Amino acid sequence: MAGAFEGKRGLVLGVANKRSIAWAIARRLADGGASLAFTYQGERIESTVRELAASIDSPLVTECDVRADEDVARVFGEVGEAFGGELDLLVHSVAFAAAEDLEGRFTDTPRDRFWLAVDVSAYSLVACARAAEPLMEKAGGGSIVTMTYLGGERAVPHYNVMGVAKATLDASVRYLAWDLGAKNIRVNAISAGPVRTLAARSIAGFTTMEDIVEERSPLRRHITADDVGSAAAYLLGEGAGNVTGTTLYVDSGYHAMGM
Ligand code: NAD
Ligand code: 0WE
Repeated sequence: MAGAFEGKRGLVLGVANKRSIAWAIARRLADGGASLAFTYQGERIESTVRELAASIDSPLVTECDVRADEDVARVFGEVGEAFGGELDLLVHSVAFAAAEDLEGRFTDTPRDRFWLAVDVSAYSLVACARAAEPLMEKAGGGSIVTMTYLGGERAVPHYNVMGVAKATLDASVRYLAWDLGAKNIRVNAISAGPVRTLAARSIAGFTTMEDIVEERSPLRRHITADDVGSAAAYLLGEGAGNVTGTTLYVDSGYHAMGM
């Protein structure tokens, strides 16, 4: 695969640590020769993200809280400066819901935390795609990948408001694909099975979910962040040149089952 992303410039949102799905994707792109900028949220993870980014010679690491329009505007300004006004690849791997809304009843989700989940996990893709558009247009086109989950299409116990946010994200992928397709910008999602990341580890019953995947998925095994990295490399690469507005499942086939 070495060389598949030679000369390509990308921005990766959503690295928190070495287990992050975003980091697995970044490593694959960097192995292929891509130059990658990174954003992190909050000082708590800044040093971790800086160290990881330095290991692949990243030209830019900068803070971004995707809820803040001014952060998004500043970040894409800095990305433009780092990459001569052009951008080829965007990896969006960001989600958040209040911990208390990922347990108990969806019915009890209050208004402010409903919109928090949708804001961070879905609207952020729209904001980033809009900001990336002129940079990708200047590059002659681009490719955007976001991370979704089956809980946006089916009711997965406890996924709750995150499921509603993922449904919004999934629909946003299709509408962005239509708008940006005219500029040769592709927009796709990867629907991953459970992966033991920072965001997943704290979830009660995660081990039970992994057991269910092992028992009921056609391949009867878990997926890894590296599996997602491979799928992202495909969607972001030349090989997927006419693929847009779609969801690629990396879930051992779990989504295909009815029981
Ligand atoms: P992670 O915790 O490593 O990544 C989540 C990232 O979201 C973190 O880097 C965090 O800093 C960032 N984030 C949260 N709120 C933010 C904000 N306001 N502004 C900017 N960044 C913010 O966990 P992960 O599992 O790698 O999650 C990445 C993506 O993959 C998410 O969209 C998640 O829904 C999706 N996903 C995860 C799994 C899984 O089982 N781990 C499965 C399918 C999809
Ligand atoms: O998208 C996700 C998890 C995203 C997530 C995780 C957290 C934990 C910490 C969003 N917000 C938060 N907020 C926190 O405070 N996944 C696909 C992993 C996941 O989470 C679940 C799952 C699966 C799978 C929650 C309940 C049920 C299944």
